[in-house]
Amino acid sequence: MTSIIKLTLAALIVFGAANSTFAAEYTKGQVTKVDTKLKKITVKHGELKDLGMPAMTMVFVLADDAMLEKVKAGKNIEFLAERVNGRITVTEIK
Ligand SMILES: [Cu+2]
Repeated sequence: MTSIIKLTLAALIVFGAANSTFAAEYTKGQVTKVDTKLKKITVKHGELKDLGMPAMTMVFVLADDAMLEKVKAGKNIEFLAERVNGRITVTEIK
């Protein structure tokens, strides 16, 4: 019984790891500024392959207000960005 649970957990962990590796490529960046009012952050980011963007410092819109709690000026993050309604938006933060 317990070995079945262990196997299931192991399978879930492997699947989860594979899933995050292949489904999305996180980009590393450093938050340089947080605008809590406009829900925007400035990030010095690495190359964003999906958006065809080289490394630079720029402003991103946050997809979710809860992300404001994950960011702070000076903090290093790994994130996903997408173009949403024409605005480059952070859709996930690790
Ligand atoms: Cu950029």
